[in-house]
Amino acid sequence: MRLRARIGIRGIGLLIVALLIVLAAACRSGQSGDEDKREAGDISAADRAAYAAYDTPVAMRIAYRYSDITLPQGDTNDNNFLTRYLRKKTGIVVKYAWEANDEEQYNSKMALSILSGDLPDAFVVGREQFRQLVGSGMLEDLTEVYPEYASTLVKSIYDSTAGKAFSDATVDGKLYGLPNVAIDADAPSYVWVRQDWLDRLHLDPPRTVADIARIAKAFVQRDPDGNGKDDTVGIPLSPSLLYDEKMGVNGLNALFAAFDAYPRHWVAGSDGGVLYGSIAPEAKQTLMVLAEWYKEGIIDNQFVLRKETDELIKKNQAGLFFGPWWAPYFPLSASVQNDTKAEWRVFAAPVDGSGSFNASTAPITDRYLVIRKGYPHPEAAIKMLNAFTKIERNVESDDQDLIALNDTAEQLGVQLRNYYPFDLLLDYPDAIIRRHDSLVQALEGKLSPEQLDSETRHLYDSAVAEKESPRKNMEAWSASQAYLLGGEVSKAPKTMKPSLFFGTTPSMAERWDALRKLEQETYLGIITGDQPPEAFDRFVEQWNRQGGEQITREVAAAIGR
Ligand SMILES: [Ca+2]
Repeated sequence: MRLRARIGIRGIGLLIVALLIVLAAACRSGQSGDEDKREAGDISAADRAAYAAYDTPVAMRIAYRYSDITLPQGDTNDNNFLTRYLRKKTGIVVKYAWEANDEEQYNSKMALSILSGDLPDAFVVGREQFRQLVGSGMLEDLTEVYPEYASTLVKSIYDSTAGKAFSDATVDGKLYGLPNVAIDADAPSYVWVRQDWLDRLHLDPPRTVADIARIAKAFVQRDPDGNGKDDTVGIPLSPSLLYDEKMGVNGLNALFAAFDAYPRHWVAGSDGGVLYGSIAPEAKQTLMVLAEWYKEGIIDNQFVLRKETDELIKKNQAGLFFGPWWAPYFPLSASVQNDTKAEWRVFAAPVDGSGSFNASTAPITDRYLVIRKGYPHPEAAIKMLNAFTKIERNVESDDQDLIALNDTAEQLGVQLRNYYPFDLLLDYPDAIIRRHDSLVQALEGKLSPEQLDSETRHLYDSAVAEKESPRKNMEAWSASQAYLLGGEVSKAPKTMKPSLFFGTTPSMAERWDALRKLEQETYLGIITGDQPPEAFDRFVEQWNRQGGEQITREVAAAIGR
C-alpha cells in the first residue's frame, strides 16, 4: 500500500519534470533571441562563482551534529549519498573534525575546541560562542567573500530580513558569520482547543482570558469526552512556565501577553527605557489571575509534579492548551491517533482588553556558520551553504541527481535535511504563510498543483490524502493541519512587541542564574498559592538589588537605549 503510494508520487514527480521542461521551452520560444541570451547570461554570471565546483577537491573539516539518521549499507557519516552528491556539485570533500549526537554534547565539544584553539575549518555556533570567537580574533572575515560567492537564492533570503540577520553577525562593520534565519510564524503561541468538546458542551470558541477560563473549567467539570468518568484536567502547564526565545507547548507567554506582560523578554518600558518583562506590574497582574486559576483547577493543579506535560494532550485528558502553529506535528498527532474523534482548532487568543492579540518577537538569528581564521578556502563554506540551500528550497527539482537524492532519503524514511553537514537551514521569514497561501489556492483549484514548489506540493498531496481517507496517515494529517490551521492562525492580526535584546552582558555571567532561580520560585510560589501576591513586590526589589538593576543598565548600553 505504502509502496504503491510512493511509486505513484514519483510518477507524478516525473510528469511535473516533463511539464516543466515543456513550459520552460515554451517560455523561451516566446522571447526574442537577444533577450534570451542576455537573461541566461546574467543568471549564470550571477551564480557562476556560487555554484561552480572546484577542479581540485578541497577538504573541509567540519563539526558535525548528527540527528536521527539511517544510512544505506556501506555508507558512513562522512561518506554517504549526500556527501558524495555535495562533492560532485561543489568539489568539496567533507571530513568531520568531530561528531556529537545532541546539542549539549555539541556545545561542550565546541567549548573544548575553542579552549584548545584547535578549531574545525567550518562550524556552526550559538550567539555566545560566536561573540567569544569574534572577540578573540579566531574567525575569518567574510565581508568580501560573501557577496562574491553567495548564490542569488541565499542572498534573497538574507535580503528578506531587511538587514536584520546580517546586523546580528556583523561586528565593527565586518561580517564574521552566516546566520540562520528564523521563521516569523514561530514567535507567537496560540490556544489550541478540542472543537468536538466545545460542541458537546455547547460552548463558543475562546477569545478572551475569561473565555479560556470558562472553557477549561467546563472541560474539567462537565465530562467533555462523554465517557461518564471524571478523567479530564485543566490547562496543562510546563513547569518552566514560559519560553524565552523559541515557543514550545504549554507555556504561558500568550496569556501574559494578553495583559501586555512579556516575562523573560527585554522590552521597551513605559518610560521608553529597556525593561525586563518579568518584573513589570503587568506580570504581577497575570500571576494573580493564575493563582485564582490554580485554586479553581482551571490550570492542571498537578503541573509542578509532572515530567511530561504534553502527555495530558496526547492522552486526551486536556482539551485546551497553549502552543505554536506546528502543534499538529507534536503533540497533536498522538492525540488524534489515540482518539480519532479529536477535532483540534487553533485561535489567536486570548486578546487583551482592547481586543488585540499580542506576542513578543523572536530573534531573527540564533546560530552562525563560521570559518576558522586561516582556513585557505573561506568561500568553500559559502558554496556548501549555497548547495544545500538549493536542495532544501527545491530550486532545481528537475536535476536528476537531486531526484535520486530525495528518493534515497524517502526510501530510508528520513528527511533529507537530517543529512546536511550543517544545521543551518535558510528559509524566508514568512515561509509558513507563503506555503499556506499556495496550498489553499491549490486546494481551491485556483492554482494548479503542478505550479507548486515541491515542498508545497508535498503539503498539497498530504492535504488531498487526508481529505480522501481522514486520519489514516498521521504524517499527512500533521502536515495538512499544521499548514492549514496553523498557517491560517499565523495570518491573524497581531501586535508584536519587539524583544530588544537576546544576548548576555558581563554581569549576567555571574548573576543571571541566581536571578532566574529567584524569578522562577516567586512565579511558581504565587501561582500555587505558597506565596501571597505581595511576594512579587519583594521579588522585584531583590531582583534589582542582586544585580538586575546593573544588568538592565548593561542591556540598555548594549542596545544604545
Ligand atoms: Ca470524562
